[in-house]
Amino acid sequence: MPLNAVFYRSYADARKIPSDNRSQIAFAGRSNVGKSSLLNRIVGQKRLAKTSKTPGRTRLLNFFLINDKYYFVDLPGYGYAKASESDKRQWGKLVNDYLEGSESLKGLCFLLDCRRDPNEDDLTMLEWLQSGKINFVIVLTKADKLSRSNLMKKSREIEKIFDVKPIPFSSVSGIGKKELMRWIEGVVSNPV
Ligand SMILES: Nc1nc2c(ncn2[C@@H]2O[C@H](COP(=O)(O)OP(=O)(O)O)[C@@H](O)[C@H]2O)c(=O)[nH]1
Ligand SMILES: [Mg+2]
Repeated sequence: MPLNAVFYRSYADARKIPSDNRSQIAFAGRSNVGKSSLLNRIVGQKRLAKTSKTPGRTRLLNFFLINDKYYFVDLPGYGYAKASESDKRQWGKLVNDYLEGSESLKGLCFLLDCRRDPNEDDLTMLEWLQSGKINFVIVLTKADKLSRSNLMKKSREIEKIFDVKPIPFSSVSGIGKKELMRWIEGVVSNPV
């Protein structure tokens, strides 16, 4: 079943997000990891989330309403090298306020580029996720860029370190979409 997805609103302040009872599924990862492309792929729309070859553009919490039932929350990407220190601080505060403050956040898809090693920001985020406050899944993006055997190798590496089996995903080939959707549907139909 295709998802009905519409842009809802962007927020610069985590205290202003919707206070309805719809579950929220957030998407996080460093700039350029393929977050917008993944969102577009899973909703089957080319331009819902803006994709860009210039990283670091999205600085807001972007909410999309899915099937009128739950929200996808596109978190601003971190680690954009050219961002100023004050931008980075502002980013940290916005994301932190959201993650710590949203009562309706039920699951988080954490994106890692399958060709890169997690950096310090990734590790900080993963550490927070492993504290167990919310359900999360690790998605290995751009899976089309690796051979099957290298992808398996990377996948096992990640599983060994973080104790979570990642979902390889490609917004080009569509691999991983079904598995990711199953995870999302599981979370929204049975939020904890
Ligand atoms: N080959 C390949 N390229 C991708 C994939 N996903 C994203 N990209 C490319 O990676 C760049 C960043 O993608 P984008 O979705 O804007 O990343 P974001 O900054 O995390 O939102 C763009 O040039 C995309 O075309 C993928 O699955 N496979
Ligand atoms: Mg983006």
